[in-house]
Amino acid sequence: MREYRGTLDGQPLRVAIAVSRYNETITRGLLDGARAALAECGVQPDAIDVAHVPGALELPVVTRALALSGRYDAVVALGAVIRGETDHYTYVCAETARGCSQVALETGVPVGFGVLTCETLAQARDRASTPAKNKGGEAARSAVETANLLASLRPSRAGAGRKAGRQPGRAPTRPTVRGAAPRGAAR
Ligand code: INI
Repeated sequence: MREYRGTLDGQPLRVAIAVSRYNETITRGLLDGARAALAECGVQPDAIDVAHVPGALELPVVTRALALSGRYDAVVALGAVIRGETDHYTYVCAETARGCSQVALETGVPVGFGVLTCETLAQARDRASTPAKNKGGEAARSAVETANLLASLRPSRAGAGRKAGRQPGRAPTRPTVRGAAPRGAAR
């Protein structure tokens, strides 16, 4: 059995962040959290680009453009949807989440989902300003981990192993791709 895990090594990665201006006092905190998390993962400052969108509903289309550009290993989507008086909240939440998931599935580029869906502004503040709970940071770390996991699962890995004379089904002695090594492999 092989077991794969993505590491949090962001050193070789390029990451795009799409961030919503709606509820900007909150999304600024998410952006700070995402940037701090990417820096902790070792992503180089000049390997991080930021695209500003009007509201959460614009995140999927812009996230898709970033993913399809071929310039990024991962994208992070940041926004804050806070329940108002109308049903609008429900549609914005559902479509944003569905759209961002669809982008990841369609493009194969992981999308870290850092869109808050809260009942109150106080809840949103808590999740955007407290470092330990910052959803922007959580989304950024998830994007790095998933990008590395996907890199370790690429078919070229199996081909490279076979070319090197490795028996199919046996773990390589050294990881050939950045990111996760099969459990038990030498590092
Ligand atoms: N956009 C948000 O990012 N958060 C919200 O809470 C929100 N609410 O409540 O309406 C919101 N609406 C705007 C929406 O995302 C689009 O920008 C707009 O509908 C134009 O397409």
